[in-house]
Formats: sequence, C-alpha cells, structure tokens
Amino acid sequence: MLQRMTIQAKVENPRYGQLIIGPPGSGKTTYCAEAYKFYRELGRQVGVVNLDPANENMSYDPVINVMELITVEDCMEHLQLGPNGALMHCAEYLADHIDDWLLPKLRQLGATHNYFLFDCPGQIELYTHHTAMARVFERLEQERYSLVTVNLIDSHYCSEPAKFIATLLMALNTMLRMSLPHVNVLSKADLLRKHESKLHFNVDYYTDVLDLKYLLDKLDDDPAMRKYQKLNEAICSMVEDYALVSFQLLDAFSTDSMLRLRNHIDKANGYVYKAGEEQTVNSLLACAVGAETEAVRQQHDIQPYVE
Ligand SMILES: Nc1nc2c(ncn2[C@@H]2O[C@H](COP(=O)(O)OP(=O)(O)O)[C@@H](O)[C@H]2O)c(=O)[nH]1
Ligand SMILES: [Mg+2]
Repeated sequence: MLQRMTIQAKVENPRYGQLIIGPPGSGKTTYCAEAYKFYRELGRQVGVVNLDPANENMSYDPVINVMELITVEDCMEHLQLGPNGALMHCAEYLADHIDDWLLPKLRQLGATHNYFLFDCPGQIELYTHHTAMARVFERLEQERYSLVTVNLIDSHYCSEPAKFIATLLMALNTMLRMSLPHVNVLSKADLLRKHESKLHFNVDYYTDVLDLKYLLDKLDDDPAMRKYQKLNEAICSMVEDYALVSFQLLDAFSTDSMLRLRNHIDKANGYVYKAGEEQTVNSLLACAVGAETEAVRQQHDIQPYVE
C-alpha cells in the first residue's frame, strides 16, 4: 500500500533536477542563466539553485543560494584554509545541512517550481574522489527528484590529444561514481571553428569518441608523451571497453543548440514522458534510438560548429 502511494506521488508530482557540473570556467553558470531563460520560455516552472559557494558572477537570480549558508571566502578567512580545502569544507557543510537547509527551501518552492537547475561547484575532485556532493545528489534522489548530471567540458580540450584523453577518463570516472543519468557536453562549441585548424580529426570523432587508436598515434608524436604510451593505451582501452562516454556540443547562446541539448536531457531524466510541451507523437518517437537519421544529426549537431 505504502509502495503504491509512493509511486502515485511520483507520477502526480514529478520534480526534476539538472545537476550542472564541470571544471571551473567550463560555462556552468552561463549555461544555468541561458537555460533558465530558455526553459522559462517553454513554460516550465524552472528555478536556478546555486550550490557553488565560490560563485562570483551569477548572471541569474537564484531561487536558493548556498552562499547564504556558507562561502569559500569566509571559510578561508575563519578556518585558515586554502581555496581547495575551503571548498571541500563547504561541500561537506552543505551535505551535513541538506535536511535542515536545502530540502526545506526546495519544499517551500514546491507550489511554484518543479524543475531545478543546480549550479554546482567546479572542483573536479568533488565528483571523482570526494563523497560530499554525491551525498547531496543521493539525498535529492531519495526525495524523488528525477535527476540528470550535465557535465560541461570546455570544447577547447579537443585541440590536444593528451587533454582529450584526460577528459575522457574524468568523464567516465564521474559517470561511474555518480551513478545517475548523465549527459556529457562539450561547451563553447561556437569557439570550435576558431580552433578547428588545431583539431586532428573531424568534430564527430570527439563527440562520438570514435576509435581511440588514432588519438594514441597522435600522442606518440609528442616525445614527452611517448614514455607514457602503455598507460595511455590502458586508459583508452578502458574508456572504449565501458563504451559509455560521448558528448553533445553546446553553444549556450544559440537557441537551436539549447533545444538539441534539451532533447537529450529530457530523455535522460524522463521529462519527455511528462504531460506538457513536448508530449507530441514526434517527440516521443524521437526518443526511439535511430529515429533521427545520421544526416539530420550531422546537420544540427555538427555542421553549425565547423567551417
Ligand atoms: N563563446 C562562448 N563562451 C561561453 C559559453 N559558455 C560560457 N562561456 C564563457 O566562459 C566563461 C566562463 O563561464 P562561466 O559560466 O563563468 O563558467 P563556470 O566557472 O563553469 O561557471 C565566461 O566568460 C563565459 O562567457 C559559450 O557557449 N560560448
Ligand atoms: Mg560558475
């Protein structure tokens, strides 16, 4: 009986969350601001929750702001910690106060909001090694939020094979540790055109993470990297064996790009099945694998970012 009530509650009052993660400077705050405007236009009851205690330039008005609870600056000053230690402390503090701070605030917004964009802190070790943010996400899941991690990575990393391999490893590690529906994004894709001459392969080589042997060959051209050949081979073969990592391209200032990314995210967190703006036969059909031809995908996902 209890189980039936829980399932019913989930269907009747679904709540969604995008957890925006990624290294500092990858475009998380910009994405949150643009996505907020975009989802609002679509008629969603959306709000941005700032969970980054060192977020300086918020270009949105957050419905909840962790900086009212704790800031990195205060921790550095009062606890004599460095910036990384202070951020770890803040993340732990947030995880310890999720039940008496974050969840009550989210519940208060329940009548007017059911879709949240969580602007998360950037230090990558928070998602690859540390447990505090995972605890926060787990608790939100227990509260029946349908979550998706949106991992933003600067598309500039495609321009160097070593950086791209590190990116793949980091993305895979985060996906496995977070165990949530996950969308990897190469951000600032509008700048790819500028770096295109530096790319060794076509853009879809990077987005679809095609045969990594070619990337290894490029690494061997670099004398400094040659001594790590075996390690690089092992990393690439692990990424290929899991076959989990692929990327979407994003230009946060392009409506078409935001729309394409929204489609992926809606499939990942199940929003596409909710009654509302996209419950059309076409959008549900688009969920089926292969519903879109490769030519259409190329036209919308790749062509806008190459010469
Ligand atoms: N060209 C371009 N610049 C972007 C895009 N997204 C973010 N940026 C820029 O990248 C910089 C860092 O962005 P920010 O959102 O503060 O990154 P955060 O540290 O991950 O929150 C800012 O100067 C943004 O204007 C994008 O899609 N295209
Ligand atoms: Mg930010």
